[in-house]
Amino acid sequence: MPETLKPSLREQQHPLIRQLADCIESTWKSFLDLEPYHLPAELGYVEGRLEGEKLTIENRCYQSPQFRKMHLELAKVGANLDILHCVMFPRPEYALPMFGTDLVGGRGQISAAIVDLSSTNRDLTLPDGYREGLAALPAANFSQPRELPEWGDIFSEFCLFIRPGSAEEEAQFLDRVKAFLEIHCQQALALEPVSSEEELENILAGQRYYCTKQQKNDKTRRVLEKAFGLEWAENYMSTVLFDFV
Ligand code: 18B
Repeated sequence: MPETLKPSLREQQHPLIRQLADCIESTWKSFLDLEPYHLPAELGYVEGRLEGEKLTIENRCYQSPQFRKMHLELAKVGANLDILHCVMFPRPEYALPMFGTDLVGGRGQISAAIVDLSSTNRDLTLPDGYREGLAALPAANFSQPRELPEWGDIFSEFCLFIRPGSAEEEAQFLDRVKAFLEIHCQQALALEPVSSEEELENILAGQRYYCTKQQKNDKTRRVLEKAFGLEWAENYMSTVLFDFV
């Protein structure tokens, strides 16, 4: 479908999802030198059916000198479930953490809001510049923290996982994601690429570990399986959501 004729999901989503999608794209555009990244044509815009309800997925993808893939995905299941998913995959020459955020909500309420800069080092520690930047942010203050699942050892001490309890908390979450993204873009722009085989291999191993863990998220998998079937869900999770080389 030509870009201009595509119905945009963004206008139909929960306001926090809409605002976060706009915020992510505008921050990317203001810091990074973006080029389009082409997903396989049949996976850019997808429709399926989940228990009689329509599941629509809309992807926006970019790349930059530091990031091989910057993926922003919006999904809607009938009138009940709105999802924003975003991951920035660094190129293997850049020893950068993974930025990831997920918003899941329905019927006017966001139930899960998560953001992290997740280390890809073997010992799962973040580089000093990140730790300093993140530690200097105003303290996060949310009334309903949520517990990470058992596959969540990839997430850093700065990971924020909450159910926003009010409009103020939604706005505070949005500010925090923006701050994470700004720190990430600034650090990425200042970092020199590496080139030795050993360094490249370590970075790739860290990304592989992250993606393997994210692929264990049964809640994501179940939504995709119900709408598109087992095989499609496996292919989508391992080639679009959390691919690695
Ligand atoms: N995810 N999420 O992206 N997920 O993709 N997500 C859920 O209220 C989808 C990421 C994360 O408690 C839920 O419980 C679908 C990234 C964590 O067991 C649903 C897509 C991160 C949880 C979905 C999608 C991430 C979670 C349950 C593809 C982090 C809690 C909502 C469009 C950086 C898992 C709820 C748990 C939850 C669905 C994290 C339905 C379909 C990048 C930790």
